[in-house]
Amino acid sequence: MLEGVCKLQLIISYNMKKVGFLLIAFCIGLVSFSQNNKTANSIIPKPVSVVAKTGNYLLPKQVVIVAENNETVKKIADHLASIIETATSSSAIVLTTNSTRVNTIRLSIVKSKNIPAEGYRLNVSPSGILLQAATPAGLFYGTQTILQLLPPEINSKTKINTIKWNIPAVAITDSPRFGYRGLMLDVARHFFTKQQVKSFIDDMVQFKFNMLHLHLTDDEGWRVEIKSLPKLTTVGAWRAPRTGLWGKFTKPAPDEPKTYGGFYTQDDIKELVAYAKERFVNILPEVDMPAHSLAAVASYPELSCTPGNYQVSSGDPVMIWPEGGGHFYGLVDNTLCPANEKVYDFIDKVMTELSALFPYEYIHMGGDEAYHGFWEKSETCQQFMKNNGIKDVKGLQAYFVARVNKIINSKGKKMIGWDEILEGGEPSKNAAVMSWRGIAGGIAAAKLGHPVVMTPNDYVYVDLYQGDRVAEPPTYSKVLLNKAYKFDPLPKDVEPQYILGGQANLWSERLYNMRHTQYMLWPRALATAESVWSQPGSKNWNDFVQRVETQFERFDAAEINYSRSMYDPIFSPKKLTDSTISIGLETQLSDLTIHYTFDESFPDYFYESYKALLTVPAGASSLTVVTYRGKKQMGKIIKMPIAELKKRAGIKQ
Ligand code: TNX
Repeated sequence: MLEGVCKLQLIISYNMKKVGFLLIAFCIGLVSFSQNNKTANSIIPKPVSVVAKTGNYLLPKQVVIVAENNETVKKIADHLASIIETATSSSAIVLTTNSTRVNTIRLSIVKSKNIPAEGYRLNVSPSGILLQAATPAGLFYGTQTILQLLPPEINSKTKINTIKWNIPAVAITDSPRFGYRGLMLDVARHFFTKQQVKSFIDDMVQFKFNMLHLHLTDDEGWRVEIKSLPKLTTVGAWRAPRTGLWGKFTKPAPDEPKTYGGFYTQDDIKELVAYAKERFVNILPEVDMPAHSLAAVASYPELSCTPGNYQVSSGDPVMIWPEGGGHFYGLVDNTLCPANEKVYDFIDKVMTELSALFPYEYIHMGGDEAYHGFWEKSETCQQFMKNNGIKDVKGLQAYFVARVNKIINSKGKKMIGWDEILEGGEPSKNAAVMSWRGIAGGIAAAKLGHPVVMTPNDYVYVDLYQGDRVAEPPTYSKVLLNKAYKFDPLPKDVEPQYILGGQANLWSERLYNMRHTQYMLWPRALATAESVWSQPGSKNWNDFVQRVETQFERFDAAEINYSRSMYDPIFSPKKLTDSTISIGLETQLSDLTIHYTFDESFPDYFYESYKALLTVPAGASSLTVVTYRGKKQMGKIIKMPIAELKKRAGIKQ
C-alpha cells in the first residue's frame, strides 16, 4: 500500500523536478521504514522498547566486531562472528575496544545503572552497530537480537550468497522480566545425546532462555555417571527397546538384551556445563525421588521397601492414572525406601558428586507423584513411622524430603522440588518449589516465603497436545498455543520477590527422536520465552502470531522442526438429541477460513467455508476440514470421525 502511494506521488512529481526528488527520497525512506518496522517488531521475545528508523546496516564483505578486552565478551563476539561466517559469504574478525575502526559491530560493557543486569541497549544505524550492556549476559542477549534482525537465512548451516544481509536501523532497549527463564528436557525417558543437548541449548538461547533443567533420572533410565555407584549407569541407564504406543508396552523378559539407553559421563557433564555457561545458561540437575526411581532400584534393589526383581521400565506400565480421574496408583514399587538408612547414604553419595559437577545453586530432587501404597504395606515403613512419631505415609514423604533437603544443604546447595514437597509438612524456607499442578502450589509456596518457579502443566507442558488429538501424536491433555501465550508466572496476589520465573517442560516418554522433540517444543516454547522475558502489558496475541510466522521462516532456514497446529481448527461438538449433535468450528487465528466436507473427499478453498454450527447430514461418517488464509492452505487436512465427535458430546454409541 505504501509503495502504491509512493508510485502515485512519483507520477505527480513528474513535472516538478525538485519536489519530485524530495518525494522520491521520502518514499524510499517510507518503504525502508515500513520494512524496518516490520523486521524490528518481529523479535521474540518482544523487547521492552523498539524504535524503528530508516536505512540499514549492510554487512560488509569483512565484518569487524569490536569487543571489550575481556575473555567473556570476546567469546560472545566470536560466537556472533562464527554464525555470520557460517551463513553469509562475509568474513568476520574480532578486534578489541582499542580499535578505532568505523563501520563496525561494537560490543561494549558500560557501567550504567539504567541498564538492568541482563539488559542491553542496541543501536543500529547505516554506519554501524553499537551494543551496550552492563554485563556480558546482556551483550549476549543483544547479539541474539541482532541475529533476529538479520534475514532468516542467517540461521542456515551453509553459506547463502543470494541474500542482501541488511540489518534494519533501530534503537532497542531491553531487559528480562524474570531471572529464571527455563526449559526442562526429560533425558531420562528418551536419552538425548550430548550433541543433541548442545543443539537444544543453541536453540533455546536464541529466545533468551537461561536455565536448562535436565530431568536426569526416572523409571526408564538413569543418565548421569555417579562414580561411587557404578551400577546406576551399567544397569540403570539401559533398557529393552520398545517403539510404538508408550504405556502399552510389554514388560521386558528378564534375559532380554537391554540395548536402548545411554548416560552422560562426568566429563560429558563438565563439557555440557561449560557449553551452557558460554551461552549464559545454567543447568539445573534433577534426580527424581522418592518415586520415579525404578532405574535406581533396578540397579540397587536394596533401596526398595518391597523386595523383588526390578527392571528398568521399557515404557511398560509402572503407574496407572485411571481414565476419567481418580488417584493414580502404582503397579510396581518405583520408590526409594524412606525408612532405610542405606537410602540416605545412597542419596548422600549422589548429591556429593552432583554438587561437584553442577555449579548452579539448586539441585532438584523431584518429589512428584509418589504412590505410597507400598509404604503402607511395608513392615519396615510402619515400624519406622512408629519409632519416629510419623503419623501417616504423607508425613513419611515429608520426612524423606526433609532428609534430602539436609543432605543437599550439606553439599552447599539449595533444594528445589515439585510442588508435592509442600505436602505432609513444610520444608525449610530455603527450599524452592517448582509448581507444576497448575499455579496453586506456587502461590501457596510463595505465601509461605519459598522461592518459586512456575511451570503449570495447563500452560507450559509442551509434551501435551497442541491441536486436536485425532491429528497429533498421542499424549495426554491439551495446551494450545493461544493458551500457552497466556502464561503469566506472577499471579496477582503474590509478592514478586518469591517468583524466580517460569519454565516450559518437555517430558519425553512419548518422544522417540529429535524431530518430534522440536515439533512439540516450537512454537509453544516461544510463548513461554515471551512470558518470562517480556513485559506482560506488551502481550498481544495477533502480533505474537505474526512474529511466530517470521520465526517459522527462521526455523525453516535452520532446518529446525516446528508444529503448524496453530492453524488447525478446534472442534466443539454439542449434543442436540440422544443421537444427534451440532458441530462448532473455530480457529486460534482470526484471519483463517475453515473449509469442510462430509463427503469423504479432501477439501480445499473451493469447498464450503464454515459460517455457523453444522449438523451432520444423514449417512455421513466423517467431517473433513482444512484452513486457508486467502487462497493459501495453512492447516493440515483433518478427517474427524462423526462417532468421535458424538462420543465427545457425551452420546453413548
Ligand atoms: C507428570 S510433571 C510428570 C511426568 C510426566 C508428565 C507428562 C511431573 C513432575 N511429573 O512424570 O512425564 O506428567 O505430562
